[in-house]
Formats: sequence, C-alpha cells, structure tokens
Amino acid sequence: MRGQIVKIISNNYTVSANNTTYVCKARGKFRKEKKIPLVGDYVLFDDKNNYILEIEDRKNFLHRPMVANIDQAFLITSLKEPDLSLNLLDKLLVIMEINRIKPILCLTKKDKCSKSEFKEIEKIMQYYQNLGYSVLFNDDLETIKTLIKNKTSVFTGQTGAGKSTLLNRLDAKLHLKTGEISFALNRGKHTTRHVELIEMYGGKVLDTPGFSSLEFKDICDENIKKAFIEFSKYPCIYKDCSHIDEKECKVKEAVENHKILLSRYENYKKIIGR
Ligand SMILES: Nc1nc2c(ncn2[C@@H]2O[C@H](COP(=O)(O)OP(=O)(O)O)[C@@H](O)[C@H]2O)c(=O)[nH]1
Ligand SMILES: [Mg+2]
Ligand SMILES: [Zn+2]
Repeated sequence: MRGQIVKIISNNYTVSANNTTYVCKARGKFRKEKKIPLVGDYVLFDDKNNYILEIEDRKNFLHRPMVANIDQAFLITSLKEPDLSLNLLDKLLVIMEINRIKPILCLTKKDKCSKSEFKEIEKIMQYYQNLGYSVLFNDDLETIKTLIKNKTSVFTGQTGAGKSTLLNRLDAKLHLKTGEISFALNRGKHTTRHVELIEMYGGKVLDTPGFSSLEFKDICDENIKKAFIEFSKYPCIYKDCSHIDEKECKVKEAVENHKILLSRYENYKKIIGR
C-alpha cells in the first residue's frame, strides 16, 4: 500500500493511507543505504506486517524541521506585534522558491493596524500580488480550507504571528497552545520539537516556528538571484550580473525607478551577503 509518513517517534513511523494510520517499522536496508525516512515521505508499505518497504524520491525537503514533500507554505505574516518584517517574508519566499514550494501569504492582526498603516501595507502587498503570490488574511478561513485539500502544507512564520490561533480556528479540536512566550535563546531547552503532519480538510498541515538560516547554507548566489522572481524581467548586460557592484545594471535601475520594491532589493543584498 502507498501512504505518507505523518509522525515519527523513535523507530515507529506512523503512515497515513486511505484515512487510516498504520504504525510501521522501517526495514534495516534503509539504514545500510543511509536512507532515513522523514515525515512527509511517500512510502510503499506492507499493511499486514506494518513494514515500510520503499521510500519514494522526494520532491523537496527542509532541514529544520526535517520534513519532505511540501507542496505549499502559508507564510503567516503578522502586521503588528510582531511588526511586519519584509526581511523575514523575503527570506521565506526565497526558501520556498528554491524548494519549489508554493508560498501563500497569510496576513494576521490587521485589526491592530491604524487605517494609515494599513494603507501602506496594502501598497506593499499589491506588489507581492503583482509578482503572482496569493495574499490572504487569517479570517479567509473558507479559502484556506479549500487550498489545504489534497496538499501537504506548512504554516510558518514568526513566534506570535498567529499560526496556532489560525490552526485552532480551522479545527477547534486541535487545542494548540497560543500566546506562548518563547525564549529564543533557550529554544532547544524549552520545546522538544515534535514534527507531525495534522490531517484536515482532505490535506495535511504542519505547524512550525520557521526555518533556520540552515536552509541558505547550500544555496548558490545564482539560485538566490532566481528566487527574486521579478529580477529576470530586467535583463542586465552581463548574464552573471550580481546586481550589486556593476556600474550598469538593469535591476538597480529598476529599483531607482521604483519598479522593484527597494526592500526587496535590500533583502536580496542581505541574503547574498549571508
Ligand atoms: N489582535 C489579534 N491577535 C491575534 C490575531 N491572531 C493571533 N492573535 C494573538 O496573537 C498571539 C500569538 O498567537 P499564536 O497563535 O500563539 O502565534 P504563533 O506563535 O504563531 O503560534 C495570541 O495571543 C493570539 O491570540 C489576530 O488576527 N488579531
Ligand atoms: Mg504556535
Ligand atoms: Zn544587474
């Protein structure tokens, strides 16, 4: 039978298939082949003896949390408390672009913005929408439910952005803790990270505090450049133009002419200088 691993606790792999879960063991051959089954892996398994037989090739995988085959990511982006961080947003967009994960911007705490603050934010979000990214609010529950169907999704974003609140609103049975104070420096101590895909609305979702800079470790500058998807609309004289030190650069020109959002360009330079 074919299924997807939704939870791993020591060497017990919970595989979901046909609305049922099976707690399986992995075969010894995986260890020899240095294949480690991950949450999100699609597997073939023996549903009589509860053994994983094969791990299918991955579409993608992320390091922290370790999870495979993510289709889309809801980037839970708080407008206030914590304040909107375009730097974090652009970083997350780069990670998603590089891993071929469809990003969906989901804005929270609109109610905490003044009218004028919100006007500013709307302008910025219009820019992201023009790039082709979907922009939603955390009260668009019906749209979110539809998007979740038949997909594996991650909900990611800063602590306090409202991920758990949103997931609880989608499924009241979850009872995820909200408003928890996080001690960033002691993170490892406070929370034993437990990765689990939760099934809802015909799809699977993962609640995660975010992805570390680890994701950028193996990415070359060329791919970061590509992940800023609007840059290619302004072809430079040099194909390998870094858009930083070159005197004549169409991307820099587009930034000066307000065609490219200044914050996007600055975040690009920050990520390149990692
Ligand atoms: N005003 C307001 N507060 C929100 C909203 N979404 C979440 N919160 C609050 O923000 C705090 C952090 O939310 P939580 O879901 O724990 O964030 P997480 O760390 O991303 O899981 C909680 O006190 C929530 O009640 C929102 O849209 N508006
Ligand atoms: Mg939370
Ligand atoms: Zn250039």
